[in-house]
Amino acid sequence: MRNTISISPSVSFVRADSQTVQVRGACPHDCPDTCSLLTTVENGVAVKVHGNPEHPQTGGVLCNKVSRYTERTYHPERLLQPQKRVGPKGSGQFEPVSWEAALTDIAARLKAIAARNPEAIVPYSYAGTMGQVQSESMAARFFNRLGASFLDRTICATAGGEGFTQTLGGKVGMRVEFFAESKLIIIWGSNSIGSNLHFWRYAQQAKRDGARLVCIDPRKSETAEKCHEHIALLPGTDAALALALMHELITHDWLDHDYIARHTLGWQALKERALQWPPERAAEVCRVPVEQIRALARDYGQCFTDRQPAAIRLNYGMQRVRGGGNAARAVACLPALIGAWRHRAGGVLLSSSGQFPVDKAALQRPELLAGRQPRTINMSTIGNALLAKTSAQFGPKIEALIVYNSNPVAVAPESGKVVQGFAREDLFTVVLEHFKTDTADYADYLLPATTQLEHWDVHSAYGHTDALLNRPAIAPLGLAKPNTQIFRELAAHMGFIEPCFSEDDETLCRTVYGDKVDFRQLLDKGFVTLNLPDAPFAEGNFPTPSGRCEFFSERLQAMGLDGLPDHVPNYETLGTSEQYPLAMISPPARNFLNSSFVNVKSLRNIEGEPVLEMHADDAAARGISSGAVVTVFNARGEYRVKAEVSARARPGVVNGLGIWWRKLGLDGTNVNQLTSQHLTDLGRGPVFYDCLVEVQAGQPGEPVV
Ligand SMILES: Nc1nc2c(c(=O)[nH]1)N[C@H]1C(S)=C(S)[C@@H](COP(=O)(O)OP(=O)(O)OC[C@H]3O[C@@H](n4cnc5c(=O)[nH]c(N)nc54)[C@H](O)[C@@H]3O)O[C@H]1N2
Ligand SMILES: Nc1nc2c(c(=O)[nH]1)N[C@H]1C(S)=C(S)[C@@H](COP(=O)(O)OP(=O)(O)OC[C@H]3O[C@@H](n4cnc5c(=O)[nH]c(N)nc54)[C@H](O)[C@@H]3O)O[C@H]1N2
Ligand SMILES: [Mo]
Repeated sequence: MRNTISISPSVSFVRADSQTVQVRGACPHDCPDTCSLLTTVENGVAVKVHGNPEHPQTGGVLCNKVSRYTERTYHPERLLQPQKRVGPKGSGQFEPVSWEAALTDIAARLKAIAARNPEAIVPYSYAGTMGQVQSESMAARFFNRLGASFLDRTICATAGGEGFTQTLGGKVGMRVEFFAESKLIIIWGSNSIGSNLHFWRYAQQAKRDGARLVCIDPRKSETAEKCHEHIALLPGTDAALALALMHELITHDWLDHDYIARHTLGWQALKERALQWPPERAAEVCRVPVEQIRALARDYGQCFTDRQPAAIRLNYGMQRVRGGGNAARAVACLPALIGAWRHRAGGVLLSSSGQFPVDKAALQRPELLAGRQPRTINMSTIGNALLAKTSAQFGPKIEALIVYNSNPVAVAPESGKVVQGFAREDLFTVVLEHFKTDTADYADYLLPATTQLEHWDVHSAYGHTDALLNRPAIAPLGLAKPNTQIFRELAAHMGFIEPCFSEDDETLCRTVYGDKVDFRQLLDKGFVTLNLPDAPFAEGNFPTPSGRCEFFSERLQAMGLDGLPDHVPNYETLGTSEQYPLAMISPPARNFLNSSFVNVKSLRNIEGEPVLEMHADDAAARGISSGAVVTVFNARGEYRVKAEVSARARPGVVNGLGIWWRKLGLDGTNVNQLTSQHLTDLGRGPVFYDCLVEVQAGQPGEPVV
């Protein structure tokens, strides 16, 4: 089967004197910014990737990582041909094979398993590329047709997503560009400079126009240090803070009674709940000065009294704890209390992804399930799942895993168990990748995938509301193929003859939004701004069942859960364990993108080595100085890192920056050796930042001083 699109129409300009062209594309990475890219190609070779100056959200600026995209694409260790394992699992020893041999053998193995029970086959994928086509289109069709287990894709955003859905009705919120007009911006659980750079530009514009910026984050991040105020609360205490803010709004009557009456549900109940949270109580839980809480409430309330727009930029940092869903829910209630939604520069933004009219059914073809309802495996507990035996409750033991767009051995929690699962001799593992990652080392077959410069795609964003088209800039390197093509060919080898398996990538690109987005404009300009109101909830109209902002959620109550947001303490609360007296969070290192780019030398050189930031008091108490190699440990495992005594860490909390490839760290592990497989209150998500540890100078096993 072929990809019928020729490369020629992708060219946005051709310099008359040479073979130099510039091709419009989209950044594929898991980042709110989804930038518009221009790739300069000389004689078929991509020489530089730039930010598209015509795309307002990108503004001609790229992050450090993606501006080096060509270094990643032409990396000497790029996988360029299919390989078959020859050494023990995990050894990374492979020999090259042809596509035909690989696909024939994979299909035979999968057929044999499927004949017993197709649910023993599990896909594992996340957002290595966020493209609608190269993620869940042909792949989803393949697994639906096969009747494989479903994968619950929870590893990043489901706790906050569910919190928002229960409160506002979906992943909806402010348009990001209007943050530039806000007068108060609360950056809550997000290091925008590191992970949402293009939002930070709007925040800077607002700051220049007199806005006040407040950052709420246990870590004094690059962003926190540039805001007017930094509230360094303990991880997992955001709902307590939000409830105390409500308490202050109520007791001072900084409330938009008209908005509350017309556009919210459950006000009396929420009021009662919030009145149980005087700032003193929250200050104790969050371990921040009570005056900081009062001052923030005053700033927020003042926006109501002065009729000025107040905006909250939430990202996903606050929801990676047990109570993450409730925390996001509590924060989502705040704008309605002061009627912030009346302004286009007021309200809250977590994710804009719910605003894109993606035709999922047309892409994924659920009818291929033919009435079957396979069980669901939660990707956040893949360690346990791979070690589970056949049982009535679990279903069949997992016999085959097909991994694409993800590096679970590095990114999934409790990696000791994940590794043990991947090392199972009776597990058949296929990995589609660009590189020989920690996960790839465990593959039986390793299949080379194309990068964004080599394939077609269409992108929605989660931090703005423009749809983008990605055109291939260069031909596939080596024998690499797009994910879509690999699943097309695998389908053919399995004998799946439905016509949807022969649709090419251009057809899939057109299918993403159907007629809801002008595809001609995507082809011509590379991006289309969705047609959305400036202030979506100025007159209510929330996409909830009641059409209101649901302070009280009947849907949650019907599930036997608390109908109101509350503070749900961490599984591993600071001060509850003598053995493990420090809380560890593991936000991303700025020059990596989850575990992507860790193998790009110029970026790894900037990060140096895996680092654990510690407050001076915590370090001194353990006789640790900056630069010392320390052991971080808990009952789940241990991890060696370089300590950095740093003002970025607050007392009691250590910051283990992620997510290193295990094999590129100091001892073949990474921070996820320590994280747990507990799940969040809502959304079944992971709790990476709800993790107690101890840190010790010197070698593991020595007594802790
Ligand atoms: N450079 C870079 N950019 C990225 C990524 C990356 O790895 N590197 N990852 C991408 C992905 S997958 C995602 S999901 C987004 C994530 O985007 P964000 O959610 O903005 O993620 P982070 O930048 O990790 O910011 C999370 C912040 O939350 C803080 N934090 C930790 N625990 C708590 C808590 O309990 N409460 C509060 N209030 N704050 C807390 C951390 O210290 C960190 O500074 O970023 C994307 N962008
Ligand atoms: N401790 C800790 N752990 C975390 C987090 C944290 O903050 N702390 N963050 C979590 C979050 S928010 C997320 S989203 C997850 C992210 O976890 P993942 O989605 O697994 O992200 P990456 O680690 O970037 O791995 C993506 C892989 O996909 C590959 N890839 C990229 N494009 C393609 C393609 O077109 N085809 C194929 N076949 N492969 C491709 C890349 O080479 C890369 O190896 O990690 C989570 N893990
Ligand atoms: Mo994520």
